[in-house]
Amino acid sequence: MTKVITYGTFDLLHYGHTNLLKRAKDLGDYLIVGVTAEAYDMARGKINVKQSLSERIENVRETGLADEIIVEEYEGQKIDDIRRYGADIFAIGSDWKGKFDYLSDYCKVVYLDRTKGISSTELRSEERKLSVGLIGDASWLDKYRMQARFVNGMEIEGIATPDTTMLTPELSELPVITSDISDLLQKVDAVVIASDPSLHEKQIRQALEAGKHVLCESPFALTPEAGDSLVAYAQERGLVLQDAIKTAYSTAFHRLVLLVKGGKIGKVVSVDATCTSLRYSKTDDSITGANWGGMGEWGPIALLPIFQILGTDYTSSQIITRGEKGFVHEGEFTKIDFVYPSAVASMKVATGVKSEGELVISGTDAYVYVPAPWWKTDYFEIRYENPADNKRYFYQLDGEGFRFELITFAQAIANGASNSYISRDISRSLCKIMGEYYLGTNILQIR
Ligand code: C2G
Repeated sequence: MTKVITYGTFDLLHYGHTNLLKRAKDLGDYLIVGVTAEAYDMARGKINVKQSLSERIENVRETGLADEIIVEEYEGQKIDDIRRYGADIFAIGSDWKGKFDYLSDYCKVVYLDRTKGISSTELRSEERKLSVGLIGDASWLDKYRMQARFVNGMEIEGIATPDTTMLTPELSELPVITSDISDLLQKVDAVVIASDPSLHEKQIRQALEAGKHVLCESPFALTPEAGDSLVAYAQERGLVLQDAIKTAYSTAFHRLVLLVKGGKIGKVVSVDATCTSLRYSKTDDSITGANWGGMGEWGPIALLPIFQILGTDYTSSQIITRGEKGFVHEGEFTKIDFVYPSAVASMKVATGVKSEGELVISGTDAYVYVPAPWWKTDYFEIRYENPADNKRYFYQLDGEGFRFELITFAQAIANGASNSYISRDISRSLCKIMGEYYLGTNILQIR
């Protein structure tokens, strides 16, 4: 019996794919089809895949051409599969010509002519374009602009920022540049907001009132009630309102949370997260606006692992802050301690003090260590008493999380349903803690 193996994403299955499968099948008696897993597609830069793995598997199954369907999850798996399944022939479309010659050490490699005039990319790009406007601080927003290029159908139309003379060269080439948000709102379908947290509520409301979808750096507002009211308003109007914390959209961070919640390190006893920068150093007086302080810049990121792992039902919290908000020259620094019924947590953030930017989650069996900068997580370790038991995890992260955040936003708009990676209760608690800090209702100030 001749076994043939082939691989693909098979997104929005079309006759180019079925043609390929048919001819691959004709090369032998038994056809194995490897369908790529989401994480593997992300890692190899295919980030606009429309259908889920299970939908794509189902489509391949329905062709009736595959005798066996497997999932392709990692680089180098093809060699393992060829050996494991005893494949005699590896077949793939001619767009890959030469790329898989190395497999000829293991089996025969056949490149089949690609069907002309059809591709998943074309099918995807027939969708409507999504025109997006940027609101807030140009230096943050430039990261979104950069990553938006990788999101199918998304076009950055313009920016509304207080000082239009402080733009990067790329931002200054956008069609719309204004300091008036309403100018921008007229020209776009959706907005990304990255501004001082005290401005979020007003800016979100203005965008929603204009009928625009919103992706906003957390928190939405400075009280949970104000956040709720924005969410309810967005729902009423059928608009997407999504929290933006890039770390929440990183595959590695997501896996880390799942492993910890699944009991991998035993019972969690402590979560400790630190994020600091000296971006606005003592000598840098050129930066006038756009200084949100340590809490504005880092607060929601540092709170994320605490709330995602321990939940939001803490019994007490204490915010201790040094220096005045935004006055980084004095060594502006904030520490928050949380007490839970059977665990504790702490976070430290600063823009004028430097510390090790690591995340440590302590458990009764082991601990998780995420090295600095943990908020751009692509790697973490589970460490045991005996170092020989330690486990290392790596997941490719492209675009620091911003890219996947934008993809999720675009998908939520297209599907008319929110699929934020940040749950409602966490979003509310972020409003609560950030509000307590900004409104000064529950802080201990040290000099
Ligand atoms: N194909 C084709 N004609 C088209 C489009 C696709 O023959 N018009 C073939 C491709 O060459 C490939 C298969 O259909 O052999 C699946 O295509 P994709 O879903 O685009 O998957 P691809 O990214 O090529 O994945 O590591 C290799 C990958 O697993 C192959």
